[in-house]
Amino acid sequence: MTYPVTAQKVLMSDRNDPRDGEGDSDVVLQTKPKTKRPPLYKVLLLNDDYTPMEFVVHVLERFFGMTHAQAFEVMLTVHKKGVAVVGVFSHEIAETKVGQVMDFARRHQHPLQCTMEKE
Ligand code: TYC
Repeated sequence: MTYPVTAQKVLMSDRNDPRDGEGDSDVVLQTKPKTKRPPLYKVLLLNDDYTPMEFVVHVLERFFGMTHAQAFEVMLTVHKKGVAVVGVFSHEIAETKVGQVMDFARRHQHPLQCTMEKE
């Protein structure tokens, strides 16, 4: 399936027409389907002073498919820098990931924050 289709204007004068230049100079617009890529969204994990490091590692393994080593590295990046991109997804998938992380953190009574922003 192709994502949103927008119209692209095509001047009839752009065509190859052997009759061109014979005086019929009407400009006619034609539309041509143009495929566009879906917008992408970064999912960000934010640092805080209370969420245990092992909990964050578990979140990254569970919801972002990271290995333990990858998850530990990304967790340390967030811990040191304050924020990191943990994945890039379509709007719907990004929203689902943010919801899953926020819900999981809330259920475990940790203040971990996860947000998304357009790339
Ligand atoms: N700063 C937390 C601690 O020292 C660990 C942590 C890392 C919290 C990443 C949130 O997104 C986070 N326990």
